[in-house]
Amino acid sequence: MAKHTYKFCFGPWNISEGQDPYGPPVRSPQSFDWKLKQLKRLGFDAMMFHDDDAVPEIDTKSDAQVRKEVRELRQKLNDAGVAAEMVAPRLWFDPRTIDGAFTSNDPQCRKYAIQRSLRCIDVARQLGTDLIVLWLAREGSYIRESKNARQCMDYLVEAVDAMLAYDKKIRISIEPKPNEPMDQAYLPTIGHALALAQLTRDPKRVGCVMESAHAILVGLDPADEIDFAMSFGKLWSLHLNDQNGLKFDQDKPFGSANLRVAFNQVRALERNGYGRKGEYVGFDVHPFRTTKVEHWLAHLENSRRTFLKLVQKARTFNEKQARTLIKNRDYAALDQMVIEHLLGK
Ligand code: XLS
Ligand code: MG
Repeated sequence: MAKHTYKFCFGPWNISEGQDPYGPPVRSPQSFDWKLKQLKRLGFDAMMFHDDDAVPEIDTKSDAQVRKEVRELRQKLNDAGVAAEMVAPRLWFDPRTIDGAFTSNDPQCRKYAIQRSLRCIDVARQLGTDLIVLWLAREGSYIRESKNARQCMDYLVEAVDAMLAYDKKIRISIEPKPNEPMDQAYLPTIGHALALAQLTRDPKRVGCVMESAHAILVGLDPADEIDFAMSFGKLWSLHLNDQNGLKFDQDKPFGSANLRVAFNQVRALERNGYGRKGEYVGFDVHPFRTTKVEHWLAHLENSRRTFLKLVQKARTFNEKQARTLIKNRDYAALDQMVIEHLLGK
């Protein structure tokens, strides 16, 4: 099969200002137009959006106003030759999502979360994408007894069903993460996301996004998560990055913490033909807080560069030799072969 080339994307939030729970921003925010220009200059193909990246303060605006702003944004993207990869409802900022969005104990708050998600679908369709990403940030608990997890599964299914019924074309990609901001999230892994998909009214339109850091945070190998999702044909988007063990969500540049884990993710993508149906490789990476303004885009540029170098590593890996070693159960030699391949000459 001919080798294919990958298409890349990131979101405006990936050019972030350096705030963390312990300190304020350390770089002044840049305009959306500047970010779009940089995306183009770095050779990326698409942008990811939250609904309020597309329409700031979307909750305060009328449908007509939202439509007008999205029309203008679409024009900007068209002029730049940049696609919108996906739109995700930001269900974790508004006071109504304090105790969860779809799984809030308050019915009015749950209603808000669904309405907001339906509006997000309108934004996505108008931007020319059928892909909705759901990072279920606050669907979980801090205090286990405060919520009924069984009931919450029904709420999640109800919300996804409402979205599927609202638009017959959209696909929903669930982005699992085990914790942060919650102590325990309800959909921590790709397996949970795909199992929930089976409970919805149209399982074939519910898939997932794999984020490397999130898989590592739950103690799994992101490459296995890729293979698992792709054996269901349901990996519709990717948030590649890196994470040094069980700490806060680090969103490091791809390959920064563990090159071998990154290599195995690329290998998994290659063997499954990721991207052949138009899927994008997204980098959900953040600059280190220490980053100077003049180095502000390095994490994006570097992640793509590392990815492409690892594609070459995957394509030049001596599969025949590896098969022989596997046949002989000489995994020590296989281990060393991988190390030396990654080290290069
Ligand atoms: C946070 C998530 C977030 C999503 C988009 O941990 O990775 O950035 O990708 O809502
Ligand atoms: Mg992400």
